[in-house]
Formats: sequence, structure tokens, C-alpha cells
Amino acid sequence: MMVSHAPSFPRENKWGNEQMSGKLIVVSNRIPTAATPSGGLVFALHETLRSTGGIWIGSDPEFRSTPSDELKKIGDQSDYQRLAFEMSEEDYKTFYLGFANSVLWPVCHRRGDLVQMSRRFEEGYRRVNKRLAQQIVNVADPEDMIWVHDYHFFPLASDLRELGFKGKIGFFLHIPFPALGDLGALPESANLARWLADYDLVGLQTRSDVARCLEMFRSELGAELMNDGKIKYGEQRVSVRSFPIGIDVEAFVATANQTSNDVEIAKDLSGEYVIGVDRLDYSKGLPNRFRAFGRYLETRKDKERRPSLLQIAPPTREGVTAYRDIRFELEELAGRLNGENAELDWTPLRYIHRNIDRDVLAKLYRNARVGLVTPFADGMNLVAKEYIAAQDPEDPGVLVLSRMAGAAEDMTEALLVNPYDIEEMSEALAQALDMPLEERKARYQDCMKRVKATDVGRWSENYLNALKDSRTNLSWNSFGDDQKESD
Ligand code: ADQ
Repeated sequence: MMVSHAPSFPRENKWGNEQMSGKLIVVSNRIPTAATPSGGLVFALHETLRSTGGIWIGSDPEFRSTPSDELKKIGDQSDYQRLAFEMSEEDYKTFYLGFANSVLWPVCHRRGDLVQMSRRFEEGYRRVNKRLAQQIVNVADPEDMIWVHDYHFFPLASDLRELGFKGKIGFFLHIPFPALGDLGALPESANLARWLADYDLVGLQTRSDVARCLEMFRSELGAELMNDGKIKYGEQRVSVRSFPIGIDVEAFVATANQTSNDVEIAKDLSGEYVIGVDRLDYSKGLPNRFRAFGRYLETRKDKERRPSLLQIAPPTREGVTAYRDIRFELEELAGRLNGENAELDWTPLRYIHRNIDRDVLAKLYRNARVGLVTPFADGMNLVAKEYIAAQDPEDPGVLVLSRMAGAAEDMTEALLVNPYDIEEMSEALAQALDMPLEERKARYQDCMKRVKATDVGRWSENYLNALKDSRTNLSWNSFGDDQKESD
């Protein structure tokens, strides 16, 4: 009797047909609730769904003691459906804060030391994914195409396949793909290779991410790289490709060009300044950035020159200990930096903990002489692209960019730095502040070319075309044959 490697699922079900052109179903943890969403990624997916119709599924921000089995309509439903899956507080703590952000996030950002292991986290992650898969098959048709976003949902394709969904399923990972050595910090139940093999297309940010993903498959017994570039793993076939994400360039340039009174005031108050904009996350390298700025102030030749650092960093994931720790560390560093360097009429560091409207943000970027983007690890980093897009082409500022950000793979004309090297960063800051106009323009033009080439509209189009062209995972076609022989 032949043994099928395909997971068992009901043989008689509605997913039995070859792919037809169906609707698009996007799955992401967050779902836009405002009628007109802002922000590059959300906007691009919104535009895509507006033109194709379809469904966007994400988590309901409110907890339920007993989450419903049904997806719930939320927000505007006119162009496409927005459906939310409910979670209990336990789900949120174990799936979101727990497994997603205390296990997967640190592993993907090379911080295995911050991983918090808990069986509850593993169970919560599997429970939410399995429940969601069931909810999706309840609303999906056989010919639909499902596009899953990010590390919250690695196992979703496996769970959907188990329920019999044979259509195309794509995955896009927004954060770095983990190095082989770091995968050892995952619990055994988290088999990324198995989970990813159930997708038809795995999209990653950079070529380096693809190399790490292929290395993982190479290390798996039974996985092979095929001549057509796909990975064969057991009965599964999956393509792994890079799709560097970007911003809505035209909209951002237009926003930066607008005049806004708020920002004129901010400019008057700040004089010459350097900007950093990040979610308050340990992966973003903020303590070293503050140290490098302090070092620059100490070593600068012209003591009359008094640039300030404007750091905008809204706190996130405060239910996770590592995020509370980084917040305390930064507050202490900020206090010391200002205590040691401030003068009666000058505050060197302005550290702001809240979200800023995008039009104000765009103007703040434009007026900043330098953009400091210095993460230890980052899937892409859209702030780097926003900073460039916001510049005045006739008098652009300079981007200082960590080599560890995905954006550095293409934006090679930024001043690339090692985020662990405080001295190098402080020297780069000095070089950026002193850079002659011609060099600033040349570097800006080169970076801007890359920003345009990865516009987020093009990104989603490229990804969806690749997913459409990908062949449905072969095992789902061969399943029937195996079954006949084994009958
Ligand atoms: P993030 O880790 O959130 O995204 P990033 O790419 O920099 O990082 O995007 C942050 C976005 O939030 C930017 O658009 C920025 O303007 C905005 N933002 C940050 N602070 C803000 C503030 N105070 N007020 C208003 N807006 C603010 C994840 C991955 C990245 C990857 C993106 C997209 O970690 O590596 O680039 O997804 O795939």
C-alpha cells in the first residue's frame, strides 16, 4: 500500500477543482479600521483589494471571553469585506504577546537570548491559527487566492491544507528570515520548513533572507532544491523569492511638499537636527544610536555647532518584558545625554513617545539634515525610504543606514554603518552633517531611484502576479492518485 505524505483531509469537499480566477483574501494580524487607511503597506493592500474586491481578515481589537467561530464584519464594507477574528485575553497573551512576539520575533531578529518559552504560548499560537483556518474556509471559495502576512501565521497554510483547501496560498514575511543557528531556539513544535512548504509562494524582503531560507531547507532531511528553483519537501513544492517592500512614493513626496504650520513651528524650535523614527523596539538599535549621538557631541570639532537629535519612538508591545526594559534603558540614557550636554538654550535630545500624523512626519523628515536608521536587524525598514522620499531634491539631507536593515541591500549610496560600532556611527554622523551639496545630491538621487523601484503598489502587483503564476502545490493534485492506489 502506498503511503501518502499529504496530511489527511476530507476527500469529498468543495476544494476539489483546479484553480479558477477567484477572489483575493488577505490575512494580516492588523486590519485597517478607518474608512481610508493610511500607511504604505495598509494603503497598498487597501488599493489592491479595492480594485480586485475580496476580503481582508485581521484580528478584532476587542477581547471576547469566548471567541466566536464566525468572522465578524467590521468597518467599511463597500469596496471589499473587512472581517475580524475574535480572540480571548488568553489568546492575545499567548498567541500575540507570547509566541509571536516573545518567541518568533526575537528569533527572527537574532535575539535568542530574549526568547521566553512556554507551552501555553505554543498552544495559543496553534489554537488561534487553527481556529482562523476554519473561519477562512467557511468564507473562501475553491478558486480563491489567499495572501497571508507575517510571522503570526506561519502555520496557516498547513492548517488550511488540512481542512482541504487546495487553492493558492502565498506568504509574505515582513521581518528577517532567521539564521539557521537561531532556529534552534524555537520549540520543536515550530517546524518552519514544514509550515512554509505548504504555501505555494513564500515572499521574503531581501536576497539575504532568501539565502537563509534556502539554507534552512537544505539542512532538512528530505528537502531538495529543484531545477525550476522550487523547493521540494516531501510531497510539497514551494517557491521562495524576494520582493523588497517599499512605500507609496508619489503620496509621500506629495505630503512632504505640502506646507503645514505645525511643522514650520517645529522647525523654528529645533534649528539643525537629525531625526530617528522607530517603534520602540530592541531590534531598532536605539541605545547605540543615542550613544553614537553623544559621542558625536563630545568629539565634534566645531563646538558652536549644536545639532539636536529628534527621536520619535512610540512604545509598542508593552506587555512583553523586553519592551519595558528597553524603554527604561532609553529613558536613562536620554536623561544622561541631556544632563551632560544640554545648555540653557539647547536641548540636544528630544525624545517623543507618541504617534505623529503622517503629514507632520513627512515634514519633519524633510527638514532633518540627517536621517538615522540604525537597527540591529530589520526586515526592510520603511523609515529609510520615507526619509529619502521626503527630501528636497535641490538640498537633500543624508541617510545614515545600518547594514543590518533590509533596505541597505539596495540603498548602497546611503552612509552604511555597523550599528554595533558607536565610533563608526558617530563618524558617519559627522560626515553626513558636513557633506557638500553635490555629494548629498548624488547620494540622494541614487537612493531615490531605489525607493521608486520598490514602490509598494508595484510590490503588491509583483507578488500577486507571482502567486497567480505559481502552480498549486503538487501534492494536493497527487493526493487523489495516491489515494486511488492505496484504496
Ligand atoms: P516596522 O518594524 O514597524 O515594520 P518600519 O518598516 O520602519 O518598521 O515601518 C514603520 C512605519 O511606522 C513607518 O511607516 C513609519 O513612518 C511609521 N511610524 C513609526 N513611528 C511612528 C510614529 N511615531 N508616528 C507615526 N508613524 C510612525 C515591519 C518590519 C520592517 C518592514 C515593515 C514593512 O519590522 O522591517 O520594513 O514591517 O514590511
